[in-house]
Amino acid sequence: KNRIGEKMRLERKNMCLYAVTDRSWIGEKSFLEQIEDSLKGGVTLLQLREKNLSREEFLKEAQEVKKLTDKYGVPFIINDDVEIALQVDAAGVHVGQKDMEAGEARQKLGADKILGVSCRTVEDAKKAEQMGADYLGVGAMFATSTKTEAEVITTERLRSICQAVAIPVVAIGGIKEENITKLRDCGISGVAVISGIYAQKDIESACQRFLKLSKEITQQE
Ligand code: TZP
Ligand code: MG
Repeated sequence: KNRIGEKMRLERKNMCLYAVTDRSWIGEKSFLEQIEDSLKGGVTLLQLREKNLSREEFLKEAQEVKKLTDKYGVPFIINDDVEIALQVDAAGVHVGQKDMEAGEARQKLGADKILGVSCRTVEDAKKAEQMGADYLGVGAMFATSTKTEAEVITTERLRSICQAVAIPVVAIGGIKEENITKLRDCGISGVAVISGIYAQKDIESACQRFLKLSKEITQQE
């Protein structure tokens, strides 16, 4: 499983609870402690998302986080930066529509890594799939202070996107324990969550509850 030179396969169960990191919630616990708590709580996929670090700092941090995700056997995804993903031998990379073209990212990544792409329309979704995306992140489903400029899309739109592609889709944006059930029956394989996890006082138990809810609404296990 996940040997070098072998395609890292994402299974549907890996998409169930996708934690996306956010340094703005560092408090009593350090960034790495928060990440470890989320891994203990059962997150199934983890993305390191850094918007304000130098390349050197990002790389160093990615190396530290990779040790943790390896310890818990969770695939590790890097936001935006294909080079860093390759340098730390992450499972893959996630790019937005405004970042790198999915096709270019796939080319740089090679065939053996996971490529995730953010989409908000059926058209984007089909294109990303054609360009070699392994999964899609779709949203924002709810208004969120984490990314205030992210426009909210309807659950009907989410459902149409899930129907239009064969690859797994995770919903993102403002997803909380209180609203996740609104995403039932849309065809998603899981949820991607920042503040619903990292802004919580007890990250580990928040993840346990989230995982249970996500399994329920995606009808897994
Ligand atoms: N893309 C669309 S919404 C969003 C991103 C990165 C932020 C999600 O963060 P939160 O705290 O889970 O709403
Ligand atoms: Mg991006």
